[in-house]
Amino acid sequence: TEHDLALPVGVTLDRFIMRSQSAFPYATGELSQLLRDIALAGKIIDREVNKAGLVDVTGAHGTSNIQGENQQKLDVVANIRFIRALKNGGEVCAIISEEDEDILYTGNDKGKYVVAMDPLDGSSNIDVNVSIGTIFSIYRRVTPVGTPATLADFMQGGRKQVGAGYILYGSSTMLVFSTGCGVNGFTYDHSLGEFILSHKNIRCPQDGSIYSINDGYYNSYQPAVQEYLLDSRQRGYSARYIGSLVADFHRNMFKGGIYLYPPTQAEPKGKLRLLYECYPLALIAEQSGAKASDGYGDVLDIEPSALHQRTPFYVGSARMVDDITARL
Ligand code: P6P
Repeated sequence: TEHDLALPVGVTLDRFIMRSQSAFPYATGELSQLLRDIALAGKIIDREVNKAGLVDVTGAHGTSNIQGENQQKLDVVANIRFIRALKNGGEVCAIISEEDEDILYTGNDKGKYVVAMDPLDGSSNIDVNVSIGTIFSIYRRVTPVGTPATLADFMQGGRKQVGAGYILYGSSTMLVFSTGCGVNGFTYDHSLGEFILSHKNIRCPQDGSIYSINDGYYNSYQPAVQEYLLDSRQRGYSARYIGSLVADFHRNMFKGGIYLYPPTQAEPKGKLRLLYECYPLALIAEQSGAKASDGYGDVLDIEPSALHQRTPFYVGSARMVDDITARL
């Protein structure tokens, strides 16, 4: 993280990427370009999200994604925009998305990277003007450059991610990511059309008093989780649950806190997806001194077995995650 600290807040994302790349003499610039492509897609989606209420882009699109959830138009738009930006950028040979059942091939078989993404998480919040977010995870492909990607490129496991992050479309739009040397946050300046370094080397407080969970499922949580919730109330913790994972995760990163999505009757393996929600946020968590667990071990150590597999997810301040995992 030393080279991250060498740059003052206020520099553009581009300058930050260039400086970071120069810290890696063997870097050939493809990952740098990929990060720029992701930032471009984020700018485009920011524009779509901010005008959503005006051009009737909100509201159900009538189709449903592979999750069987009612697909919001902005979900579709975000998915298309990200795929197009990554395809045009040329660095990515294949993509998996929450919105598509199968691997999406970009045609860039010379691309060295694959991306797993949730293009717009929290989509049920779109119509009510609540923060939503993009989550992305980057792997260097393991199959030969020049050949089509395969499932193996996506089944490398969380610790093989070369980059991960999220874009939070909130009161401001922020890009937060890590390439393994700490976590940095960039705030989108609409007047410049640039992401500006605003939060250097983000560190999550080791402890906190905010817990994020859907209390409505209390009766279907296992006893250890129910006890944890009762203790949290006893301790006078604050309950903050936005219904957008990225927004809850981001707030807890700065204020300290824990986000919990335990197994429920409806989702006995948890609701959240390993490859494009939990792995990337687990990388961000670990890179900022926080923790991410499935209740039994680090999320990053979970063996992947399917593109859209789900996992229980407990993420945030290290001491809080330790507290719940000690009970499970
Ligand atoms: P529930 C949104 O659909 C999401 O994936 C997360 O962003 C959010 O935290 C969670 O699911 C909300 O799920 O079951 O509490 O409505």
